[in-house]
Amino acid sequence: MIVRSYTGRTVAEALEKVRNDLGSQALIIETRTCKEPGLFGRQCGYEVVAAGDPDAQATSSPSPARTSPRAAEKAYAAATPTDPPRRPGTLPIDFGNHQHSQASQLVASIPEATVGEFMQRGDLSLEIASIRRQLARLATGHGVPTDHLGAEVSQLFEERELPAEIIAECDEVIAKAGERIPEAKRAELLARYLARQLRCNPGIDWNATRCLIVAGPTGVGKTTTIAKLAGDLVLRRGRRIGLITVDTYRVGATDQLQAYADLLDMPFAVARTPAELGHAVDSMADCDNILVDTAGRSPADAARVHEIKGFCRAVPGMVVALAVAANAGRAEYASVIERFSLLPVEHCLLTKIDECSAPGRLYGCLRRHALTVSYCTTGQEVPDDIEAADALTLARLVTAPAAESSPSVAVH
Ligand SMILES: Nc1nc2c(ncn2[C@@H]2O[C@H](COP(=O)(O)OP(=O)(O)O)[C@@H](O)[C@H]2O)c(=O)[nH]1
Ligand SMILES: [Mg+2]
Repeated sequence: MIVRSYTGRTVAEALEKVRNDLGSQALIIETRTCKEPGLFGRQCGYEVVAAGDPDAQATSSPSPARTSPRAAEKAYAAATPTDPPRRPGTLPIDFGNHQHSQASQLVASIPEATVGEFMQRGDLSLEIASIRRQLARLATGHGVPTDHLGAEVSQLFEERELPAEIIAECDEVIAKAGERIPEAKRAELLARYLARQLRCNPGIDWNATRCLIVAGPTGVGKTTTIAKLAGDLVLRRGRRIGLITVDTYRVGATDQLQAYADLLDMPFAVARTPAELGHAVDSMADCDNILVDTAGRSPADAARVHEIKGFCRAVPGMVVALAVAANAGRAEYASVIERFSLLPVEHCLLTKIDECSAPGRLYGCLRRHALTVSYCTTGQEVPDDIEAADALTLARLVTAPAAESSPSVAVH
């Protein structure tokens, strides 16, 4: 049993390498982003650290025994400096005795998550993610440097679940700014640094985007966000908007959008097939913009996502937006984005910012998956609770002192 690291342009690519080398029962210890060298180095891929047995893979039976936490502990114990030379890619683990016993305790507390399960699991608790981060730090001998940030700020960032590598970046920013920056201005300096790493559009260019289809998991707020966008476009910009739904799965789903269409006096259509969608768009030739609502799709339901792809293809120039809830768990973000990456997503509509209790986790997800956020929604009120995205506002959710940033913080 050994521990190795694998890199890839995407998490899926790195996982594929783990699967090929250690088999699908290998235990995932940690996933993290890889960056080009330097403080402002861009994200250039992902690293997955996994424990497994390459020999078992070579002689693998159809359903090999699952790797147990105890086996993973042994793997760490085995990877001491007295080991024979490691193959390229194997982690340079160098525990001192004290660190080793701490690491062993941590490993023993990690539940099993194999490569096969990893992308499907939406329920990995934050506590486990935090344990894994601590473990990786112990394993590599690098603690997250926070000397320049100070204990209070680094604790705040950890509470907000900002990934360890981004906390380390922040520490470096403060270290470089040094004495020149008064303490009171540090939060703003960090917000500006974090904002520069985010991709945001100040809304959507509605002159260049005639048809927009909104995809995303069930319950994230797709229909409500479409109603908010339509309200804004009709009431504030005087545009003529048409609404179409292809969500014919859920009872009442068409009624929900129709009610908004009636209220705002907009043309409305239901399309059951891509061909019907094409006809519905043609019938709205006098509309400046057309917004298309889809059924919520379980991120694990690839066939349904393919179906949405068929709808997208039916309308030339259709632009795809992915609705992502700001209150999702880390694994949930990963599985949603992985699954919906089958679609040519151009915009991310970030919903439920008002319910986001871990803005650092959200920030880490936006960076990790290089999402381009175009709108943020901040409550249930239609049409008011929607704003064009602003990177600095999102970054300030992470850096604002505790009293200023609560789950009810609004994006202005
Ligand atoms: N707190 C909050 N709730 C929202 C927001 N957007 C939508 N919702 C609520 O989320 C629930 C699901 O919304 P819906 O549009 O039906 O989701 P869909 O299944 O993705 O179409 C509803 O209760 C909405 O009022 C938001 O920005 N903040
Ligand atoms: Mg809906």
